[in-house]
Amino acid sequence: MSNAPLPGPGVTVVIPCRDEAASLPGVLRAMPPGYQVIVVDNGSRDGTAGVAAQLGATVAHEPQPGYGAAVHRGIEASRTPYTAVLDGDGSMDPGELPALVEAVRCGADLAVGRRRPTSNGAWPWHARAGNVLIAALIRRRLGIDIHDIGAMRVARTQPLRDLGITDRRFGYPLELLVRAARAGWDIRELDISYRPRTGGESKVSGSVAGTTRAARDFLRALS
Ligand SMILES: Nc1nc2c(ncn2[C@@H]2O[C@H](COP(=O)(O)OP(=O)(O)O)[C@@H](O)[C@H]2O)c(=O)[nH]1
Ligand SMILES: [Mg+2]
Repeated sequence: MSNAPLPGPGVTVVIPCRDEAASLPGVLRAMPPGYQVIVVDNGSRDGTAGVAAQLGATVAHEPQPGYGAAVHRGIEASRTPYTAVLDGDGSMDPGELPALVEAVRCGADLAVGRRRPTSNGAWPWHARAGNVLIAALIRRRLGIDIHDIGAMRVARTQPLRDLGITDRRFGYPLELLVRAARAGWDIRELDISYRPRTGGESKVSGSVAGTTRAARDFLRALS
């Protein structure tokens, strides 16, 4: 792969995916024009990588399982000045990314989405309650004014790499906030809509077990 800068708006969208063949086409179709896309697949058994490639996305394979491992791989592969991350399950709208990109272009170091559910089914109660608690903990510990863990986010690519995030599981978004806050980054939070996933199954907050596993990773990242 050449390292020459790519033409266009200068944004690469990293989409970590495990078994998202059903939702991915809608996500890719909603991408703003000119945005590059890297779908990072680890261990999907439903043909996610084939669907992504067929729809024109670059596909990266990450052998190490975990959300953080996939996101890290995608950020390493990005060749544009800005990198965004969002889920591949259809719960977030790529059409809302340009507002976050604009915030970073205008001076923020990190723009994160604050999820606003569009229906009751979008966010299971245990995940939502956990998120409220974690966000309160982040505000108190880090002194930053955020209300969500920043599952959809945009930053400049090289400074993002330079933060040196080590978590490869579900603590990744929190470790990013911890490191960004400690580095004195200007972090902006913008409202984004949060919908029920459009197909496939939740790997995290759809079950109490998944939420518990993620919460453990979260607390480790915050300690
Ligand atoms: N590459 C990769 N992606 C994952 C893994 N686990 C979850 N994801 C992706 O991370 C995103 C969020 O996961 P999801 O199952 O929607 O979690 P939920 O929103 O809490 O139910 C989705 O795009 C998943 O496909 C994993 O182990 N590897
Ligand atoms: Mg989801």
